[in-house]
Amino acid sequence: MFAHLEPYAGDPILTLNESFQKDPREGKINLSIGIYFDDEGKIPVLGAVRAAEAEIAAHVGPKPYLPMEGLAAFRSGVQTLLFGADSAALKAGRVATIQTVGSSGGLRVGADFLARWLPGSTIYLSDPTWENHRAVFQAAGRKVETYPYYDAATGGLRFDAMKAAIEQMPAQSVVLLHTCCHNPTGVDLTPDQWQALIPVFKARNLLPFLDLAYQGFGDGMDEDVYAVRALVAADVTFIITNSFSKSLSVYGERCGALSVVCPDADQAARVLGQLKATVRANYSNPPLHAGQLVATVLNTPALRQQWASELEGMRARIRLMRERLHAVLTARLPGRDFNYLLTQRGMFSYTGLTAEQADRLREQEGVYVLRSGRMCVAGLNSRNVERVAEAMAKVLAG
Ligand code: KET
Repeated sequence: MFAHLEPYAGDPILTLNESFQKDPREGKINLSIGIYFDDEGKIPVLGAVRAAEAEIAAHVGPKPYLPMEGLAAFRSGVQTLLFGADSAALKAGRVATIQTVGSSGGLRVGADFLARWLPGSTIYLSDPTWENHRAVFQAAGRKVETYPYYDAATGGLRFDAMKAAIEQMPAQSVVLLHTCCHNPTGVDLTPDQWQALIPVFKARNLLPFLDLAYQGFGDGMDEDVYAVRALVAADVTFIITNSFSKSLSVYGERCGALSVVCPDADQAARVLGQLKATVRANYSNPPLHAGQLVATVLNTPALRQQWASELEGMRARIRLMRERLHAVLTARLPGRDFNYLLTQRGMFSYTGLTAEQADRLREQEGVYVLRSGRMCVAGLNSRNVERVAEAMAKVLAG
C-alpha cells in the first residue's frame, strides 16, 4: 500500500531542531528554531502564565468541546489586543475572529477558506519568508508566488521593487505580509512604507494576509500592530493570524487566532460562518486549555500588565544580546559590517552565512543556525554569546 512513498526530506527548522536534541556534544548551542530562551538557556514560564494556570487549576470544571470558533472570552480578548479597546471596527461588528491551533492553524484555516471562496487567487509571499508559509498554502492547493523583499547587498528592504511588484498583482491576489519582526530577515516596513502600500492594496483590490507571530518583540505590544490599525483605519478588507506561542512562551499549548476584517457586520457574520465550516471539516474545534489560558491573561488586568512587562524584559534581553554579538564580531573581524545585528528586529537575524558556512558552524563548532543563514538571537545568553561570536568569526574568516 505504501511501498511507493518517498522518504520525508525533513523540515528545515523542526528537523534541524531534532538533530540538535540528538547531538551528544556538551557545548552545543541552539540558534535554529524560533524559540525565546532566557539567560539560563531555558524556555521561560512567564509569571502571568503561571498565575493563569493556578487560577484555572483552582476551578477545574467539566471539559466540554469548545464551539467551532473557540472560546468567546479568548476571541474578544484577542480582538481587543489586536484592534484596540476603542476600535470602531469591533463596535461595528465587522471583525470575524476564531481561535486556532497556533498561528500555523490560522494560516491553514485561512488558506482552506481562500481555496473555497477566492479559488482563483494567487498567494504572494515575501522573498524570503518563513519556510512553512509556502508549504501551508500549497498544501491547501493554493498557487504561490513571491514578491521582492530583502536586499542582500544592503541588509535592508527592497521597498521600491516590493511596491512595484504589488502594483502588478492581479485583482483579488493575496499578499502575505509579516506584521512585525520579519522571519527570517528581521527587516520590517516603516509606518511610512505601510502607508504607501495601503492605497495600492485598495486600488488593485488586493487582500493583505498578515502574519503576527512576534507581537511585542519589535518595539512594543501596540507599536508592533501599527499595520493592523492602519489597515483598519483605511477600510481595507484583510486577514490576520496571530500567535501567542512566542509572546506568552506557550509553544506547545497551540494558542493562536485568525481574524478577518470585513466592510460590514453582515459580511463578517458570513465569513465567521464559513470559517466555522472550515474548522469543523478539519479539527472540529480548538483546544479548551489554550483558550482558557490566554483568555485569563488577556482579560485579567493585573496579568495583562504583568505579561506586558515580562515581554518588555524579553525584548530588552534580545537587544542586549544583539549588542554583545555585534561588539565581539566587530572586534574580531574589523573589516566587516555587522550593523545588521543592531538594525534587524525581533528574534531573528539574517547573517548572510551560506548553507555551507552554516554546516561548518554546526559540524565544527556545535552552533546551530538555519542553512538559510537565519540565526535565532533569542537563543543567545550571557554565557554562550562570546563563544558564538568566536565560532562565527572563525567560519567567516574561512
Ligand atoms: N508565522 C511565523 C512567521 C512564524 O515564524 C511561526 C513560527 C509561525 C507562524 C507559527 O507559529 P505557531 O506556533 O503555529 O503559532 N516559527 C518558528 C517555529 C516553526 O517553524 O514552527 C520558527 O520559524 O522557527
